[in-house]
Amino acid sequence: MLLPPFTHALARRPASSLANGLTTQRHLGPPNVALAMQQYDAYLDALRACALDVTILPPDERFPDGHFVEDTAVIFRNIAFICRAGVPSRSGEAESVASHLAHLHQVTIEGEEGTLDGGDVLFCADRVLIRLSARTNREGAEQLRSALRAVQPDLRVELVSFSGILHLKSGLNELAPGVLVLAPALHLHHDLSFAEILTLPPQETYAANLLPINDTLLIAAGFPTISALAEKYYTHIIPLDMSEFEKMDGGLSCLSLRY
Ligand code: CIR
Repeated sequence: MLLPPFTHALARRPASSLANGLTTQRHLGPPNVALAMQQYDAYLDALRACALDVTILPPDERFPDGHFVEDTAVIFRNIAFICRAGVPSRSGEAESVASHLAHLHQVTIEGEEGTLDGGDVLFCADRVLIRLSARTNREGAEQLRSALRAVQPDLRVELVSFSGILHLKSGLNELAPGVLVLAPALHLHHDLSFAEILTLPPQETYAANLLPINDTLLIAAGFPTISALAEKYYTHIIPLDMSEFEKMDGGLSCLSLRY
């Protein structure tokens, strides 16, 4: 197995400035901050229901996207690769995350060039996919590849290009070992024949961001196709209302780091 079972999660409580975050989903309207906080508490409860030891960093008003902690680091066994955000408004978010992960061997991006968002990195089957995007450039991706290979020299790390969606994991995730769920909005030119691919209907694009945690699956509530698929593979399923985070381009995986 590529990743050992998860025992911990790291999250950051959203700042009250969360509606000022970046989004491509303005047509959904601004998020309701009070409702977002309720949905966030339910998310933390779900992590705890998976028996994870959950650490919650305090909100930081400087960072309206700061609760999307997944983008700040990539954890692989004993290393934490500390990301450099692909957008200026998010640079600085990784600092407090790195301090919390001080017990891991930390690798930071060298030089001025490289950027990488953790949402563009997917561990699936026997390999790691890193998506080149507006947020993640080749230099950042290559540095992550080297860091991962320092841990496991024969690890397959593939760079993937596509358009149509913010992060790789906004549109592609591993439902069960070797089974990937794909959002049709994602225009992907990459050989995924190593896995079985389940493509969601267009109206369920958002539900492609699902989150397996050991023997439990977290899914966004209100999407019948993903709900039926979840039941095929899991007995423990936690549907969560994510409407306010969807308005800010964020999904289940974005709201925590699991390790
Ligand atoms: C952003 O645009 O950076 C945030 N509003 C959403 C980040 C979502 N993170 C993720 O998909 N890993």
